[in-house]
Amino acid sequence: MGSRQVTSWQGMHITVAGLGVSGISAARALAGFGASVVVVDGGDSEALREKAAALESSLEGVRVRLGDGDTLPEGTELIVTSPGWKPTSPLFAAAAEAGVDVVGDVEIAWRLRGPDSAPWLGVTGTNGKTTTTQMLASILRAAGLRTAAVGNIGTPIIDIVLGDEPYDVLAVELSSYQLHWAPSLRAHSAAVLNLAPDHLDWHGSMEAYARDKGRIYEGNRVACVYNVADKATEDLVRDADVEEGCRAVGFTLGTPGPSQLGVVEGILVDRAFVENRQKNAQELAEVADVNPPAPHNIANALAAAALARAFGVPAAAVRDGLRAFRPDAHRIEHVADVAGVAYVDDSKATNTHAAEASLAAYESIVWIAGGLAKGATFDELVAKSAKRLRGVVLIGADRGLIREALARHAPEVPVVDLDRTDTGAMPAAVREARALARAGDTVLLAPACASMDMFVNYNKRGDAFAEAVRELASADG
Ligand code: UMA
Repeated sequence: MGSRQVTSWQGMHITVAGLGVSGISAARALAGFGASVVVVDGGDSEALREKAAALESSLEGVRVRLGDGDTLPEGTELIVTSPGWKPTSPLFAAAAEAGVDVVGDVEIAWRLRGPDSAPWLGVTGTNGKTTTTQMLASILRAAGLRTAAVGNIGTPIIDIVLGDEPYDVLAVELSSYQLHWAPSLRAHSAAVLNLAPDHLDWHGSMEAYARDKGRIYEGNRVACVYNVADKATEDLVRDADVEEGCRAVGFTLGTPGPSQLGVVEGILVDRAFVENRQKNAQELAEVADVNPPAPHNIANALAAAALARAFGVPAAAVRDGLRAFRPDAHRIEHVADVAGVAYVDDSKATNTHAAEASLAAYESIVWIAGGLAKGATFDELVAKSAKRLRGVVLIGADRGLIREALARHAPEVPVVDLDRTDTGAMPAAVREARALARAGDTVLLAPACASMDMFVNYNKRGDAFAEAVRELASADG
């Protein structure tokens, strides 16, 4: 901890919004620097009370207020918010009235990092950011660099920046929420993987969402990595204010042009970070080195490779890192085959864009969908996927929106509306799907919605699916 920071935070009255993963990390760090911290949270559950008691007893200078997330604590000089808090929250209206700034935990991490701390390679996008961040970390590790995959992925970045572990470079997953609250962040290089409507209820509009995603490019020093197939990402690069000499680098599933990474005859190639890129290309890896080698995942691998190459990683490490990478559970995970039908868990498909990528990977599908729509519409997804659908089973709070889109764009497809939002609905959904499926089909859980209406998170939703499938398999066997 440098003396500069200690002086600036000492005695400052800071309100931390949210007693979650990032709020607890921020409260600990700021109290450690001598700030007087009040953590506020709108919730008031037994679990929150336990967390509050643990935090208050472990640190001087931290108080927790539960059950009121709206009122600004007396004397607040700065609010450090958790990412999930909407900009329209009443607490921030009160802060604006009182002339108090609001920033996020990522902003605090950026301000707290020392002069020698590791550069950040940033990853954002509507889909694929966790996988890409993990692939990037795997590549950096293969190059012998000390690194970690951090940020929205689950490890609060403040803990990493202040921790004892020395890093050479960080692979940082940044959500649109975090970017919104991090005005001075300046990454070494960054990628926006894709841009599709998501979290619109939080941001208010697609424009606001895109603007927040685009913040990741601000002040980049070496490369702004964009998706050639998604013009909106390139537009964000164009709008960004970057350091002199920073380059726009595209990735594409097609043959790459100069300053791009792409695919030629099953080989991932680099035409950006090579001598004489007009003529030369560097072979990085084979498509078969990407796990799994589905098109959207090859795009993720190219983006990760571009960021690693921007950091000077040799080609062989890209190959080794991609080979060593293992995807997380619940991402297009094959659970079992029962009576000639494949059951696939893509519970991680929490929005229409992710569900579209997953539906595109199979020919004949019984689709299990529904949950919390987060302001999304389903017409485009249903229209694009209609011809692949054998049938649909709907669950969750906003299933009516999907049912209406199906009626408009796929009226022939049989739909079972379970009309349930309880956790126990998953086995029933799997049974209905089985009844609709024929040998050779895939039963695909790709809900296109968030899970919190029925489950704690998408992991639990995927677990419930996998358990129901296993029960089916054992009954079958
Ligand atoms: N709360 C309120 N009022 C509100 C909103 C929340 O009181 O208006 C309280 C809740 O009662 C809760 C706390 O705030 O106690 C939760 O804060 P939070 O939702 O910001 O969650 P954290 O636990 O701090 O986790 C956050 C990220 N969560 C979100 O962005 C919603 C985690 O990303 C991230 O891993 C973690 O910080 C560490 O950086 C999760 C996520 O779902 C995985 N991200 C979204 C996504 O990937 O799509 C953006």
